[in-house]
Parts: sequence; C-alpha cells; structure tokens
Amino acid sequence: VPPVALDAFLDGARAALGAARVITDPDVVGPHATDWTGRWQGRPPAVLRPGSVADVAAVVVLARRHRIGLVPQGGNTGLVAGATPLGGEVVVDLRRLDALGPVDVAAAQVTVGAGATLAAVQIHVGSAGLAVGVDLGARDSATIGGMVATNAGGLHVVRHWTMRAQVLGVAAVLGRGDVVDLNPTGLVKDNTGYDLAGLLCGSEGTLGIITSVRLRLVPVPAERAAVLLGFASVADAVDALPRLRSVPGAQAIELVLADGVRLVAAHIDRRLPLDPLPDALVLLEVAGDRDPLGAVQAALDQLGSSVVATAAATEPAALAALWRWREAHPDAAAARGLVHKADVTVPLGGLAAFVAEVPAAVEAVAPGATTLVYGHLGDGNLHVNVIGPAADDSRAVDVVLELVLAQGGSVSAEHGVGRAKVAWMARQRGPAAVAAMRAVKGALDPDGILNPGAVLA
Ligand code: FAD
Ligand code: 2HG
Ligand code: ZN
Repeated sequence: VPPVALDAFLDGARAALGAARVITDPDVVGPHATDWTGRWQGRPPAVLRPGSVADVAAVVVLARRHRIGLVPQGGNTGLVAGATPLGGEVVVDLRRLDALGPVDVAAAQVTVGAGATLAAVQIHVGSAGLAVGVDLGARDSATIGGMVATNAGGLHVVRHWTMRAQVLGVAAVLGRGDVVDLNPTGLVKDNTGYDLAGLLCGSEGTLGIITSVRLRLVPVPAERAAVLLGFASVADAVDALPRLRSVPGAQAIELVLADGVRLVAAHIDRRLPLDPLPDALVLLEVAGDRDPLGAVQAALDQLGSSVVATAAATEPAALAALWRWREAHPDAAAARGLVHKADVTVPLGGLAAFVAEVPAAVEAVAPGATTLVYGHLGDGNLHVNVIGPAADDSRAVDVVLELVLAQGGSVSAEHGVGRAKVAWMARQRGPAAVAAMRAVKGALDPDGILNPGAVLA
C-alpha cells in the first residue's frame, strides 16, 4: 500500500472513529500482530477499534476507497493465522462490540455483539438457565464473532454440533460497506432465498465483518458427570465409540494419549490420573436432568474389561480437575516451545491407523521433534501438535496433511483455513468448488479488502 494511501486512510479513520481508536503505538499494536502460537508474525501499521456498526461500515468504506486490506480480529485465539496480518494489513479489533442483549427465554435465544467473549455470554445466559451449544478451552478470550467466522467446533459437537448450528441470525458489514441484518428476530423458519447467515459462518472474515449474532441457546442440564476411560489402544477407543455415543446425555467424547497426559501432568504438577497409564484415554461427559452417573456406570458395565476408569466426577471442582487432563494440552505443548498445529478430521475407520502413522511420518522430516495427538474423538477431529521445527519450516505439518488427504479426511476440521492452509484448498475441495468460492468472494468483496490472503490465495 503506498504510504500516501495509508496516511489518507488513517486520517479518515481518525475522523470517523476518533483519534484514540486508531492505534499505531508499536507496543499496543504488537500483540495483534502475532498469533496465539507465536509461529505467525504480521506487521500491521495500525489497529482500529470501532465501537458500533456505523464505525465498522465507515472503516470498510474508507478501506475500499484507499485500497487498504483489513484483517478482522476478535480474541486472536485462532490457530491458522486467519487474524494475523502477514501482508501488512490494518487490524480491525472487534472487541468493543460486546453488547449482551436480553435473554429471550421463551425462544431460548439471545443477540450478542460480535466482540463478546464466549465466557461473558455463558455467564449472561447461564443466569436464565441456558447455555451456548458450543464450548471451547479458549472461552475467556475467543469472541462470538470469531467463533462464527471460524465455525468453531469444540467440546460438545457430539451433542450440539458446531457454531453454524447455533446461529439463527447475523449482522455484518460486507465488502462494499453495506450492512446486512439477517434474521434479527431469530425466526426459526425463514426460507426466503439464500442462507447468507450460514454463508458467513466459516467465512473467516473474508466476506463480511460480523457485528452481532442471534444465537440459539440450549438448556443447562441439572446434573453432569464425567469420567476418564483408559483403553489399551486407540483402536479399542474407536471400537467403543458407538457405545459411548449412545450413552443418554453424552455431550463430550474426547481423546488424549499417554504421552500427552504425561506432559500435562508435568505442566500442572499432578499425579497421573491412572496407574499404570493406558495408551489411550477418553474423557466421557454426560449431562442430563436425571442420574447421569447411572448412565456413565451403565456404559462402563457394557464396555466390561476392555476399559479401566477413574472415579466419576460430578461436583464442579472435580469436573474441572478431570477436564484439565484434556483442556491443558494446548498450554502444556506451548510451554515446551513453538508449536506447529494441524487440526484435521479423518474418517473413523482410519483414525487409529492415522494416529499410529503420524509420529514416524513427522520424525522422518523433523528428527527429534515432539509429536502430540489429542482431540475430539466423538467427531473424528484430531489435533496434531509438533514441537521442534523452526517457525518457517512447514514440512512436519505438510506430511501430516498428506496423510490426511490420503485417508479421505479434511486438512481443517474446526480451526479453518486462515493463511496457514491456503495452499491446500485446491486439493481439498477441487477446482470447481474453489472457483465457486472465488465467485462468492468477488461478489461480496469486489475489491478484495476483507482479510486478503486468508482462505483463498
Ligand atoms: P480470532 O482468532 O480473532 O479470528 C479468527 C478468524 O475469524 C480470523 O479469520 C478473523 O479474521 C475472523 N474474525 C474474527 N472476528 C470476526 C468478526 N467479528 N467478523 C468477521 N471475521 C472475524 N477452536 C475450535 O473450533 N474448537 C476448540 O475446541 C478450540 N479450542 C481452543 C483452545 C485454545 C487454548 C486455543 C488457543 C484455541 C482454540 N480454538 C478452538 C481456536 C479458536 O479459539 C477458535 O478458532 C475461535 O473461534 C477464534 O475466536 P477469536 O475471537 O479468537 O477469533
Ligand atoms: C482443542 O481442542 C483446541 O484443544 C486447540 O481446538 C487444539 O491447540 C490445538 O491444537
Ligand atoms: Zn479442538
């Protein structure tokens, strides 16, 4: 971007938002320039902090006039460099759009600003006995706008599906600066034309900047129970899936492996949950209004001697302690060094073989690297974390993604494409699908100012 155009853009932004909302101080801009892992480093000239839909629209109109690329950013917890301005774009920080609308108890819905964190919304709707169907470990920072933009998955997909299934309506500013307010009253049925709100789910900031979301809510079950189940192998855990999935009220079926559990134990300074430690451990959580513990016990009885189990947790502190074994994996990995992330799905039939193949495949291109595999077993989504290679050495992730394609899986299960996986789009989706996506992008963002370089090259 020529400096003159950038200066004119920033002057216009100061006039529209107020000078205090246009930040160029490198100390303040710094945290917005890099991603959660620290692997991706951008160089944004400025961060803008709009506080209203009109502010966002003004920024988009200005960006279009001066041909400035914008990178929408929420909590910056994304793991594919989707919110990282690698090409020197201006960051648009949406976190001031954090209004929490009244909970519509009759409809079990709420409208919230795109910048509201998941944790804030959970507390807000929790007081009405309701919850958001998607939950994830980054809940304190991840925003609802970011979660819709990535179609986040998380811990309860086996029960409530992904973010797209929670979204009834979306308000957004599209690439021409036009504002759309799609289904603001949360009608469950509205078959008038294309599903534009659905299109914005998973669009990763490339089609529009989301300003608010009308969310479907789910009841908070009266009781929860969770248990860690130990299996001799990943294949045994996969074999148990049909039984686990059919446990009444099952809402999480999460996989961790012995190596990861040992790493977490060292990180959080706790004794191992089972001794001896089995190769594969599954965290099963059941929620319901009546006796989830009974449902857990019935599942254990059915699984018989193929499984060993920790004591079941039902109280909040014990549940949180059990969940630490799963949720602390990203932090424990990060504490070991720079982490390369591969978030993938493989068909369940090939999942155990994939887990077995990954460490040797990584070792072949990154000798001495540490490879961790964990994830959301219930929906076949695995997270491969590799520690060791330099930030710009993508060979380890590449071999993992090659294995995924060979198995008929997806190179991105729930984190999105961002900038990290753009090169894989044509092979994953095929030329016709990519061309259709380009046509959509061209229609909604004709000047290519919204998150350039993300999703589509
Ligand atoms: P950001 O990181 O700020 O942005 C992500 C993408 O959305 C970018 O492309 C950005 O441009 C776009 N975007 C952000 N806000 C808007 C907006 N208002 N309008 C348009 N585009 C926007 N993800 C899962 O799916 N499941 C998990 O279980 C999960 N667990 C995690 C655990 C940890 C510890 C961490 C660090 C991350 C985890 N993630 C998980 C990844 C991440 O939290 C999600 O991708 C989340 O949805 C990102 O939200 P965010 O507000 O931080 O978005
Ligand atoms: C999780 O499920 C997140 O913990 C993060 O999706 C995964 O950091 C990762 O690789
Ligand atoms: Zn995940």
